[in-house]
Amino acid sequence: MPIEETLVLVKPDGVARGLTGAILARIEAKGYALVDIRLVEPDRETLERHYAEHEGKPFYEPLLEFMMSGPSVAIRLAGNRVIEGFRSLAGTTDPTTAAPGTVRGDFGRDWGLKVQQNLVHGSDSPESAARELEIWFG
Ligand code: RTP
Ligand code: MG
Repeated sequence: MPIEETLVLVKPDGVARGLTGAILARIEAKGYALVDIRLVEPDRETLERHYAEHEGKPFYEPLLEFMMSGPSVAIRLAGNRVIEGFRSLAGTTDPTTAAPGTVRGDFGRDWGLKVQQNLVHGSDSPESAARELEIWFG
């Protein structure tokens, strides 16, 4: 089976808080390979494509605003079962209940805002990964 790839984003809160290095350290320690990495400042159209599945949800507009609030780091990551593995490293969506030991559990804060500023994104399936890698890396 070919090595799997996923899209990881260190979101604006992670970059602004200086946590990119700490997050990359966990990714590298786990043994995943950085195939490509870049600082990105996505426009609204890119984010509308990326978050198409969430259009119409209450957090959709705050999410787009948040994602345009500063630069993110986009990472093309490779490894055996990396899609599942990175989501395991990231922890569940809500930082308050994300397990300690995960990125969101250890570093994520609940700011009481309309959207979870939870530091990272990871593709949730092979189909999402292919779609999202095309959006962010072409
Ligand atoms: P991601 O896509 O970023 O890896 O996160 P996820 O699968 O754990 O979460 P998802 O349900 O796909 O939601 C995408 C992002 O929207 C924000 N969100 N905020 N009620 C809320 O405050 C809320 N729900 C979702 C988060 O930034 C989440 O990562
Ligand atoms: Mg998701």
